[in-house]
Amino acid sequence: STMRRLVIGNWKMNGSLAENGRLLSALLDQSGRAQDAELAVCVPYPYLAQAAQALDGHKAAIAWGAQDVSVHARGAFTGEVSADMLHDFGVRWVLAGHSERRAYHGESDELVALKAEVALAAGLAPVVCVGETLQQHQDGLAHEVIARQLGPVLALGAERLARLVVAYEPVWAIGTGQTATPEQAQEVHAFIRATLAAAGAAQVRLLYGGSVKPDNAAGLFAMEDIDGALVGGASLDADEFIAIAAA
Ligand code: G2H
Repeated sequence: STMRRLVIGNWKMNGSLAENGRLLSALLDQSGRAQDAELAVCVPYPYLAQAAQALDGHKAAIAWGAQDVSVHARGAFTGEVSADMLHDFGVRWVLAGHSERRAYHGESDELVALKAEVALAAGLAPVVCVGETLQQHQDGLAHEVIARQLGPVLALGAERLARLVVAYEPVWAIGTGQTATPEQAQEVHAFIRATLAAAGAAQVRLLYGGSVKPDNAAGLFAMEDIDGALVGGASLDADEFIAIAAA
């Protein structure tokens, strides 16, 4: 679309202090090539301090985020990380309901919406992820599934919706090398746009995710309702990530 492009890297459970150090400095070196885009990286929790330190002072070029957040404020929730803790580390973005969280950790649509709500209350910007599985895709259920996933999120109301981002990630295209065609993605993005518009939030930025690479990014970004990308595998390589953002 013609909106300022938003490209967010999702490192997933990858990296090390040494690898991240190299990747973050390469990203900073090259970010000038993608000046028209807004960039961010969502790193594993233990590396938030490293990202904050490396990117501090460059927030306008590259912001940082987390891949999940607890719905609880504090207390006896072993292993969880609160929104206020993320805020302490300068986090701007937080993924909510990535398909891997939904699939491997049983996150429900209601829980995902609650995560978005809690993140917003702490001043973070949630990236709410939605998308259908291969079976649902083949059964023609994409719209129905996405409408159901968005239901509790829409209930947050227009004012809060305006402060979050929605990422469409067809599960059948994640890490498989099988990308949705720009037209396929646009068709679903238009549906999501209409759904959000009906809730008074037509301006919400819509990211596409699922095997986005330098060679397919331009085609996706040319689509009217695709405002950026959530990039997994290709976000671990500075050249590829910046090439996507600059596409
Ligand atoms: C979808 C995407 C980023 P990838 O999970 O969240 O990953 O680009 O590796 O398909």
